[in-house]
Amino acid sequence: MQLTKDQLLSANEPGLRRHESDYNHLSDKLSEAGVAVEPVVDALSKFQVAIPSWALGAGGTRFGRFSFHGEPGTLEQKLDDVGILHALTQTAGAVSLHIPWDTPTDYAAVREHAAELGLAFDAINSNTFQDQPGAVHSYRHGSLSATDEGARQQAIEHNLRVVEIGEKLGSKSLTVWLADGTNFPGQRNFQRNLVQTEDSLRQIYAGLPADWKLFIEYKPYEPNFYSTVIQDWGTSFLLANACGDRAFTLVDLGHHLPNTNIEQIVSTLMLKGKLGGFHFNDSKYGDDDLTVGSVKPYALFLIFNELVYGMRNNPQNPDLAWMIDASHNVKDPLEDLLQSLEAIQLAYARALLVDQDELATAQGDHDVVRCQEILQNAFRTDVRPLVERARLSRGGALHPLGAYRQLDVRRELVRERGKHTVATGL
Ligand code: AOS
Ligand code: ZN
Ligand code: ZN
Ligand code: ZN
Repeated sequence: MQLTKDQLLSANEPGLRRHESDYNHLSDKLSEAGVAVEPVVDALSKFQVAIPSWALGAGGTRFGRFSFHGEPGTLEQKLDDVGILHALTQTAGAVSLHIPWDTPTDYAAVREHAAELGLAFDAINSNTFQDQPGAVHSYRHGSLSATDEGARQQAIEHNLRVVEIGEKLGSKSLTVWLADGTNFPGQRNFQRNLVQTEDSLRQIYAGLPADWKLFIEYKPYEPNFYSTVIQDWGTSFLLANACGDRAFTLVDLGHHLPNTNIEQIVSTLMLKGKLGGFHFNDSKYGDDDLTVGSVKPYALFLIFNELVYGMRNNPQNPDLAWMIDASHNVKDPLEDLLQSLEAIQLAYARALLVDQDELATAQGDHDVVRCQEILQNAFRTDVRPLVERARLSRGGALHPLGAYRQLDVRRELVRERGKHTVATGL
């Protein structure tokens, strides 16, 4: 199923007058306050976030999984779903594949289908956290960190194979998330595992094409509950440094212990030119993978404020690979992703409103109250008209979620794919 321009135009029609007056009102107000509105809208319209191929089916936990009607059963259908998100929001113009869950069979057809939907292939993800059918070695006791050479070599080779697959699709980066760790004190030797991991990552890095980047994710716990080999940004950073210039840390918002100052981590990494990728989600307790902005929207704004600062002031840091890494068990996955995309745009828009020069002045004057006011004024602005304008300028929906429901997209997907469907992958 694909949404047509006509469908979107007719869905937008009834709301356009309201939008026009909201936009003019906000734009007058911001202009009076010295904000150049057009560059903000322009930046918003260019911001593209990758959708992971594993987020399109209903999520689940180890206790069970409630499937959702009309889930995509093939890679082609997953691309169709991302195409729907992109048609509505104009901000989901990329897909992030997970291998082996979504290994293409006909590459030319997959490339063509993605191009038709206006989608690029962003970072590709390897998987050494599950044993695959027929695998010679098990990852039960580790993959890239394994002390069993057979398992470690198998994991290295898998990553290199993933790069080959990515090359055929036009990806330019590999994301490694390692589940390796231990469940009990004393189970393994920390130093030995780190040495093995560094060596494995360097071998993978050495096999990357010259224009590829390596992103190294970190996470404090889960699936192992005593220790994780790459537990924090510091470990990821030192491994990225050990690999070389094209290896970077990837920040996943859910991969921090409660109350960690993520905005400061982002800031440090960008200063050092080592922030490569970003996984958006929200969390209350741990790696909850909740809808972006559903629990801590102010924290998200503060993180975006550092990202915007870094994007303007840190040419040493590359353009970031943005991805949503959320899933929710009880929602329509596409509606959940629309909510996440909206939350990302809103946080970005607010961060773009922060007057960085004024903030620097207030900081210089040690006017702590003013500093806080500058941030909170931006956060408290209802920026929805700016986000709407950015979408409209690219032919998207005025209200993506509303249009999705009004156009009965899920019913159409169920009609095409059937009611009792199970997405491949997770
Ligand atoms: C796992 O916690 C990481 O967030 C990964 O980025 C990703 O969710 C995983 O590779 C998919 O299972
Ligand atoms: Zn992640
Ligand atoms: Zn995660
Ligand atoms: Zn997560």
